[in-house]
Amino acid sequence: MTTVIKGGTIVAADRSYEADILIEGETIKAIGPDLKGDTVIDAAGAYVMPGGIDPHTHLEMPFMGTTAAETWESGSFAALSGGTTMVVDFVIPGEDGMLAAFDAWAERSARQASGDYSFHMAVTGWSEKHFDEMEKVVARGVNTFKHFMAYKGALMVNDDEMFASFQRCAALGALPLVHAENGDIVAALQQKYMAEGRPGPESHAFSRPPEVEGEATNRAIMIADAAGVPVYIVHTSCEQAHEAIRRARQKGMRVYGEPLIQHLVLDEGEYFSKDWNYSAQRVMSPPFRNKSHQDSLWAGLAAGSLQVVATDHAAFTTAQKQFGLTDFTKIPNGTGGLEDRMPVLWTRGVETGRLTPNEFVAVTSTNIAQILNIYPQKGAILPGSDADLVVWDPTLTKTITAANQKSIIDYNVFEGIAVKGLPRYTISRGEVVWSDGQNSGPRPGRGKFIARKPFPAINRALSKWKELTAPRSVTRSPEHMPIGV
Ligand code: DUC
Ligand code: ZN
Ligand code: ZN
Ligand code: ZN
Repeated sequence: MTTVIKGGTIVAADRSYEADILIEGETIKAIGPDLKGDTVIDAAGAYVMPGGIDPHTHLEMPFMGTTAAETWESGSFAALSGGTTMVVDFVIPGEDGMLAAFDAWAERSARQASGDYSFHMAVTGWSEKHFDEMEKVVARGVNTFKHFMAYKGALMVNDDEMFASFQRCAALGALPLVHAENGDIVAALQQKYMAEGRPGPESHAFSRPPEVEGEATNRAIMIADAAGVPVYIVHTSCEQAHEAIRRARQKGMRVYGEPLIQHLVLDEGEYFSKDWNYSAQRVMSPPFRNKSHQDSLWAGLAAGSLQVVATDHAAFTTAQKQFGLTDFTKIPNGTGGLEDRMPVLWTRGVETGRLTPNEFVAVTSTNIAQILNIYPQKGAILPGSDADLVVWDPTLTKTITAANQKSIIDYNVFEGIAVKGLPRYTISRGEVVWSDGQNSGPRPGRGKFIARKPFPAINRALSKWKELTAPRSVTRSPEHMPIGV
């Protein structure tokens, strides 16, 4: 069974060109002019791009006393409808440890996902058990470990724990990821605003200023440098964090930064709505920033100092947000964006001239495929690659509204934003799983787990300073020792 995508312009991270794509089964067989197949997908007037990869989701995550409302079924279908063919979700271990949590995540996703997926594993403490389990997690196809520097008393790890885990990552050929906010300062500021009688959602933003993110980003980078491992900073939201990443990269360290589509487009004004629900729905960490930070993030994507646009999709209903009605620290943190990431980034990035179509492909798919070590199976249009493709129609328009979304929550943080540029077709491993204007639905169970191998040794080298300062021993003869020793 073969399919040909005909008449489109292929947009890859490195170039754009006109060609047809022949798909055989689940993979790309050939690329060239005038190809023939059993069925034809019309791409005239459209761009054909690698399917989007969202490397940062929290589907059905138990968190802050509740569970994220977005299911694997609704979330993975929402992703496909917006051109995203793969998500990477965070496994959060409970008391039973990493492997039990992995099993729970694997069971939920295998049963429900319509599109492909993979996992990151969170390291939320340190012990011999953590040390041992990390190797088993790598053997199961996970090469990334997440560290929370915030959420004190819950998920947060201290510097000694992070340093130990980073060294373990280096030994295993894994990449540490970091949620970089200074959890001690956040906790102190939360107490301060509650004590001052300011329990509203705007205090959420005041308790997590850019300084706490900048400090933690610098600290994570230096700890990674000391451990001899690259590091990936998730949801980079401000200039202070971006500056730390830029500086490290300029010194030759492998440090990656991941802005979210929410931070690129929405600002701190969202927390000052007269409507409590509206502001609480937009509570996430880090919080939305002011416009000058947005300019920094856009510049970083164009300059290459930031590499990936994600969503941190953690969708809670309004009723769940109301757990924090009298205390902003109890509002479940998280916003959605899985189905809107690609159209909003295209509209605000490519349509405005901030990003080229090739840069769009790089930051939505190719870069993260390379960072996660799944390129060119994913993130590429090459013979042999999985046929995960989006036929992107730059003339299609819609106004984003919760009333029409695939996400199962009751609002959308991008409500009212008009987008231009949407998938005409989304293709996952050779199958059309979304087509504009047709009433398709989720296909639970067709998504596949994508195992990711450890990184080759060369990817472990980081700092230039490390070798210069490596411990050396010195022999001292008795006459050079203090008397009596
Ligand atoms: N931030 C959020 O807003 N939600 C989930 C976890 C996180 O770090
Ligand atoms: Zn986070
Ligand atoms: Zn997250
Ligand atoms: Zn001597």
